[in-house]
Amino acid sequence: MTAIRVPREEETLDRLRRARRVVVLTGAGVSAESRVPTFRGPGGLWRDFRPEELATPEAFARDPVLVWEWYLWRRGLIGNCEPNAAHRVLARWERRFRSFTLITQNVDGLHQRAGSSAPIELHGSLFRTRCSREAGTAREDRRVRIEPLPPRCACGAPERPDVVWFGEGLPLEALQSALSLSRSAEVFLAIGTSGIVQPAASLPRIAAASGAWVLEVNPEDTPLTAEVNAALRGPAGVILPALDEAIEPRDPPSPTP
Ligand code: BJW
Repeated sequence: MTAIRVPREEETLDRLRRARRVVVLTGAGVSAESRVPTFRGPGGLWRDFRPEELATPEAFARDPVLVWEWYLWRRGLIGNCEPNAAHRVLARWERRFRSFTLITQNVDGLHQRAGSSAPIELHGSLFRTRCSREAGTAREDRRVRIEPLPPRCACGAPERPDVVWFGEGLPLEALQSALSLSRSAEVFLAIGTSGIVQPAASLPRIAAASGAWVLEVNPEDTPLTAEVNAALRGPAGVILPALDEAIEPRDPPSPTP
């Protein structure tokens, strides 16, 4: 039995049970129950900081120290957060479906910490650093204190967080994989995303246009809601375990003799 009311329940659960190719797109909402602030909405990161002040290449060129301070603050905050039940279900689903792909807009690394082996990171990672001038390889960097700021590459240019800012292209290989997997998905879940930042917001629409059954998991309506087959209303950390249980009920505990 499912603890949630699933719209179009029989068809939704049946499609998910039988699906061979499942694609999931996550956004900041999947980490909300881990106490990572979302970008928009109540308590969102953008309420205190204007994105154009911090998450653009122009902002970094203007004031790299301010931008770095924001990212180091976020590294520290997320370092103290733990993956939640939604991250854990998604990690398990790698083994549940014949083909399962997790695409994330999140830069917080919580999917990997929950056990997801290779999520496609569309917007990079908070825990990598790269040169702002040379197109070299990013390196893992978990420091929360760096002195002096900004850190500098051997070439002399400031280093930057390996994330995708507004106006920048997404990593090409990640974007191409995400597009092609979305086109061939049988079931596509959009979880915890406001569905307004492009091109990620197009993926559920592309999946729907290619014939996938599209589910949204979000406590709120979004611009995607009108276009999905079923919207599951509630926090991801509640909905996903319930969905998991509904498609694959665990054996009840055996009665004690
Ligand atoms: C819960 C929950 C719970 C809460 N459970 N859910 C076409 C049209 C219009 C504009 C554009 C366009 N194409 C491109 C643009 C411009 C721009 C854009 O999309 N702007 C929009 C704002 C309109 N896009 C870009 O600039 C992109 N680049 C690009 O397209 O370049 C083209 C190009 C090509 C070739 C060469 C050069 C250029 C880049 C976008 C980069 C986005 N970067 C950020 C920052 C990353 C780094 C960092 O973290 O600092 O990515 S912005 C921010 O938004 C972050 C997120 O990944 C992204 C999406 O946010 P998300 O995940 O949806 O979070 P929220 O907060 O918005 O929503 C949370 C949701 O969770 C809510 O719905 C809640 O209800 C829900 N929720 N609790 C489940 N418990």
